[in-house]
Amino acid sequence: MNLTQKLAADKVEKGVADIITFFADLAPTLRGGFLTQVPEIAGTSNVYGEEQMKLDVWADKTILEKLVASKRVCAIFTEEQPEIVKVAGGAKYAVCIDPMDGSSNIKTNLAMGTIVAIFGGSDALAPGKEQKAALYLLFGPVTTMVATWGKGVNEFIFDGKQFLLRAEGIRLPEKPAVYVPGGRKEKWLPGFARFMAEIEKTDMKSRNNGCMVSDVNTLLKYGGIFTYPAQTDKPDGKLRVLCEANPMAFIIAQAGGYGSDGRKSLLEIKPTHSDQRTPIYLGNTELVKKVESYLKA
Ligand code: FDP
Repeated sequence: MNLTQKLAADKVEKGVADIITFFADLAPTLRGGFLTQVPEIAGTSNVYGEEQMKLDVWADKTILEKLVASKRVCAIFTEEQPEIVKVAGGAKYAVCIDPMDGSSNIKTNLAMGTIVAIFGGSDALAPGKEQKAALYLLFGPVTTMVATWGKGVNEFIFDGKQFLLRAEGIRLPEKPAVYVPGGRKEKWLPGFARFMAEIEKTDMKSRNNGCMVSDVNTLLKYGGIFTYPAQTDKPDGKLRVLCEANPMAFIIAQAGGYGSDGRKSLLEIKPTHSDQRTPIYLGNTELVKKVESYLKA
């Protein structure tokens, strides 16, 4: 079964299916960028003050131009743009996009991805629980798309022509095997440091792929917890609510897990501005609930 057939079988509303298909169709082009875009800094910064790589700037421009022309959405937030882009044409969907997640992996030729959250209406600042769908493209040794439209999590693999369904109803393995310790240890809050000390005593293994997409994909396969915590110097952590926390928390929730900002579900955050950041603790529910209790104590 291919992506189009799965979207039809699950009766996904046409506007949402069209946006998911747009990103599937664009995946080979985005993958092509790894060859055509030299692994150098672009000499510009994004709104977060982070240095942009040429690939980041190119992926952002490519997605924006084609998505605006497609008229499938009326509002677009991307990690690389200072403002939400409004699109005329009467479409009824807003999207939030991280065009190329894991930029530090450009130099090292390691996995990267594209993350997308899809909302009905024009409000890109809606809380994550209102998402209609979320997906990521993972550019690893093969290209995959992991997507949810609220009926579980599906994984598709690109065979050179189309995305074929590889797995459906994906659940986080019950026995967690990996943990991703984000940020800098000396800046961790005491509660989080205590939690990590406990985790290190278990038989779980530490993994950090330098790319949230591949880390979340690792969670879906092995179970565990991804963290980019609040730090003493960065109380809101590093990662973005709109294009990282929301879509990944939706996917993990649909796989039976939970995403928290340390106190409450990431999906309950009502963003007040498009570049809002949040601490992220994501994965098997019992582990994430445990971090919450350690942070409270
Ligand atoms: P990057 O800045 O390299 O694009 O989205 C941001 C992100 O990567 C995540 O993919 C990754 O998990 C995290 O930041 C890595 O941050 P650190 O370099 O601070 O570890």
